[in-house]
Amino acid sequence: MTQTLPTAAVLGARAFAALAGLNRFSDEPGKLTRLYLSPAHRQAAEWTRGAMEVAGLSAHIDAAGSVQGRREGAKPGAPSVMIGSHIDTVKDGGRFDGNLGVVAGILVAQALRDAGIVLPFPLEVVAFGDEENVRFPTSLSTSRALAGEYRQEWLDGRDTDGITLRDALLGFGCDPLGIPALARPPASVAAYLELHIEQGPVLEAEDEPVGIVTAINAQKRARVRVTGEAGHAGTVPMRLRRDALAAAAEMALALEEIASAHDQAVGTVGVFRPDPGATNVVPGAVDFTIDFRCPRNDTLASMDRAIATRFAEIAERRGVSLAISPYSHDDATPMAEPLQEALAAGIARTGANLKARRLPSGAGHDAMAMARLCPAAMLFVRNEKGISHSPLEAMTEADAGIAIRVMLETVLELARRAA
Ligand code: HGY
Ligand code: MN
Ligand code: MN
Repeated sequence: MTQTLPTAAVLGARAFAALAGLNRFSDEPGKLTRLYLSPAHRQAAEWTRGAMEVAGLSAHIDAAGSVQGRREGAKPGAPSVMIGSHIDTVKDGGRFDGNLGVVAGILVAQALRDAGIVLPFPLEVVAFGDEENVRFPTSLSTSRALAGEYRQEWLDGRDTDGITLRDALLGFGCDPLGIPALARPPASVAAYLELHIEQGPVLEAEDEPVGIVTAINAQKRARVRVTGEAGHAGTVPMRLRRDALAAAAEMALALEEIASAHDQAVGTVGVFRPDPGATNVVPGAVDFTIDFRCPRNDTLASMDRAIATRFAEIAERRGVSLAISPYSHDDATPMAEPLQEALAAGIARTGANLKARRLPSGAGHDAMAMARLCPAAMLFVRNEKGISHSPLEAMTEADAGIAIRVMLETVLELARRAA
């Protein structure tokens, strides 16, 4: 007996209940910090696997630590439709970034199973584990594993405790040797869809609950080490200093100036660690990170050149040495037009009053990696003031329900097209 599909209100309530369950798992009490392959990530992965099974998906934790769920369709061997996002978070992060998209996939699968609907293709739901790349110098490593672009050198990267990614995977119960086999054959996935909070102000400013992502900005990240000379804060005259922190601080301001001078660009120094970090010691070294982004690849290249030139000039003038180690670089990633149209159809079926607002993504997402494997598209949902990567991240249950209903209608639209 085919029941009706759950309303947006029901889906919103289910989503918030599920997120309350998932977000119990954190590595820091009182905050939401769930770094890749941490104990909290393990608990969250187990919870996610259980939730997928309850929703009618056969689920497992793969060799890279992602949770993969799958329900076969009417046509054996047909390319699948995959709904994904991530369950790792930044430090002291928000409850919805990534987590909402995974819960949405599970609820879409559950709604279709409960309604007795068998799609013409397999439906997959994936909870990636390394989208934030906070712990290791990687770049979307778990989604790139499925896209066949995993880099073996990542396994030797270390976290701030000196633990290699390889050892962290083994400790998590994963086998790094099994990662290459995760690569999906081309054409085995027909479409990748991701629901994500906007993490920006546009939808809220236009009073639109959802929007369709046109493209994801180009981005580059690097670790930078500046080495000067440690000394006594009380005795080394200013003219004789080779102060690594003062040099690094000038570089941080140079990045800010360069980003401000390039079209729709952003630049951020998020990590800044002086060594030895004592009040009465002139810092001998500083390790910091740079993250810069913009909509166009040529603009990113221009920023890259300007950063290298300015940092080298500052190092030369201050008598410090400089090492810039890039570890992540993604070109601007357009989202597949046919899938954008399918999302627009899903929006139209969800509410006549809803607009199919198109907008770019300044934030990176697993969809950048998956777009290298198959057509990919993203649905944004409004979140309060666009605040994200913060415990103040918030959204309404009603908007969550609308967005998940759009995802459900979009999957049904793809089923109609595949029939
Ligand atoms: O940094 C980003 O854009 C994403 O949230 N990882
Ligand atoms: Mn995210
Ligand atoms: Mn994020």
